[in-house]
Amino acid sequence: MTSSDQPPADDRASADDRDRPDRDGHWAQQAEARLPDSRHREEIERGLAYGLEAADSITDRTLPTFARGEIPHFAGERGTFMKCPYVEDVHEVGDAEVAIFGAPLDAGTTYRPGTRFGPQGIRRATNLFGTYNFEMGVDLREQLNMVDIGDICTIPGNLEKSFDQISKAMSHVVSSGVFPVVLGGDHSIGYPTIRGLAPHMDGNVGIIHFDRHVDTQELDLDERMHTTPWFHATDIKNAPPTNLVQIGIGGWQAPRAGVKVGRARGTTIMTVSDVERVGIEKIAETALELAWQGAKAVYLSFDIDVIDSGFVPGTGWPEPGGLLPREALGLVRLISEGGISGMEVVECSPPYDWAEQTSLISARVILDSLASMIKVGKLGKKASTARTDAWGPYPE
Ligand SMILES: [Mn+2]
Repeated sequence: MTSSDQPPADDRASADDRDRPDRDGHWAQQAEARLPDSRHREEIERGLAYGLEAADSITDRTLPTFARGEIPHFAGERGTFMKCPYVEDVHEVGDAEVAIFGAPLDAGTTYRPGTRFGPQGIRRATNLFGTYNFEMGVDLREQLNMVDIGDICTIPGNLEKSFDQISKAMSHVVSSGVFPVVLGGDHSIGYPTIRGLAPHMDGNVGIIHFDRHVDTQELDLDERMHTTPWFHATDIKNAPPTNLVQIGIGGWQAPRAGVKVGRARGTTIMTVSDVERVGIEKIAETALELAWQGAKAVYLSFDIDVIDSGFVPGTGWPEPGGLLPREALGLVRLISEGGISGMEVVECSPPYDWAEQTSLISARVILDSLASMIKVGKLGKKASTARTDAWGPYPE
């Protein structure tokens, strides 16, 4: 630090400018020029080194793909999911078996916003839970090499740039051989997550989608909003619409434009009354059969609003009459036992949440899914070879 870098002394009392109307303003304007910014520049460089350079569409090249510094202010809180280890340098993610990361975005919402705070709400809710689950006989700390790699640096005013960042982040995690768990974010992220994942699968990808809403129209309010992800995702060559299975659809918020697309493309829809009529075992079995037909991988996209809005007040498009939490969790467990290649939980909006109920259930969906896969031996096999604070099995 040179002497000119020293914080400015308060020299406002000089006789000359005592009478100036902008005395304080003038002093402060000059004072800023004398403040150093070297730590900030270091922070930016560290962000680019550890959080990857941004997607090509981002003009400001000081922004990373994964948020690693002060901005964006709605992202990057360091409290991790279940207090599992945090990975600052995302190049090291390949040492883990499962990576949790946030996609804090609500630019795609068409009613209530607030899902940009979803990742921090869900992470905070996990402070309540221990790593052991009684009914499933699973202990995540002992059995799963899981890490939290923080949040994607999204661009609040620009969906397409945010999508590019999300796809790049997803692609990085999946190509590192790691199971991705994405904390949304509104449901517009369903398109860029699949766009990032699908190219790394060696065949077709099936999608099992829990929601009260079809989300299959091409555009909404002239943009690719949270009502549109599956139109665009099923345009991806190896994510055919015939492998899209939607569970829980219904109510008064199903746009006819989306229903037309689903009918034309041959998607499968199962309603809440279907679940009630045939039971969760049969629904899960059918969903797995259809999603896996000719596919090499299945992705789980869980919109928390599929659960009756009385249980999930903190969401973007609350719709009464959805699944009960125990039905939803039961379905998630059965579907996860079939083996999935990644998952996202979306539409949790903490500003509208009461007593953290929506964040709690969002966290449970993830935990029950991971534990189910451990229980049947589909996760819990990869040991960390690099960390001293790792969770999960020890290296052989
Ligand atoms: Mn929905």
